[in-house]
Amino acid sequence: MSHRSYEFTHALCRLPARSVTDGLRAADQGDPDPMVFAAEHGAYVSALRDAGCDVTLLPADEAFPDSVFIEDPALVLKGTAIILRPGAETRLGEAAALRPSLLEHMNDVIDLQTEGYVDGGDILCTDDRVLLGLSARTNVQGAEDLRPIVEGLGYALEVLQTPPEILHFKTESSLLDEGTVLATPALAASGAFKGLNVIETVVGEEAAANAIRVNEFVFLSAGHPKTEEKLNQAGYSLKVLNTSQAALVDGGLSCMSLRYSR
Ligand code: CIR
Repeated sequence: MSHRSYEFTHALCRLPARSVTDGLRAADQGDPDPMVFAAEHGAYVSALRDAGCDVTLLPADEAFPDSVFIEDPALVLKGTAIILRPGAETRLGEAAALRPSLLEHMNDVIDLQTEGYVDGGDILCTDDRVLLGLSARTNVQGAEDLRPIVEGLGYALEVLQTPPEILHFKTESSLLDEGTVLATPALAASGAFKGLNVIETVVGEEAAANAIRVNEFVFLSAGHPKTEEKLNQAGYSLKVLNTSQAALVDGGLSCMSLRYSR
């Protein structure tokens, strides 16, 4: 059965570790509180279930403080998982740690063989295109070694430049439907979204851009009332979720699940 790029029957999530207090971040705004993080993560998992996903919840992995951000070490296309090579040294081992679960849950598993790097947070997929943003975590070598795998699965790979101040390509963009993305004005201005309609986040609400479309819903981070209103007006059905603790370690909605169909 074929699914649109935003239609998912399943999702894989990993509980936040207590060590998330050691998670990477660009600027120090204080450590996340593991208890509050767990509560926000629980609401996120419930929202995925409400949206129609069968969610598998993997145990916390204390060895990797950022392992709750399960989107980064793998990419799933058409039920096939590609094990990536995360670009932060403390996160490299997350790929091997996730492998057994991918073997258990996905139709097929392919290892990206590369000496370069690719983070899943830099990848935005439509039905037939994989947009990959080069960043501090994803380099040309990784992108070019990923190319044959992505093309072999029937997608065109487009390699783009993420503006330097942005952690991940999807930190500031997300797919709303097959022809539309939500993006910050800065990323929209980079020209990355040719052939797609762009709805821009309202100035001051840039963190809203890391949304996710899951079946009939768009998940949006709380605290962005003007962008919320804009998306409501555009006819999207929203689920607004708190991501205050993930945000302290530069995470958001997309990074906390690997969504897939099989
Ligand atoms: C990191 O810096 O890797 C984590 N603290 C946050 C990762 C967020 N992931 C994502 O945007 N895909």
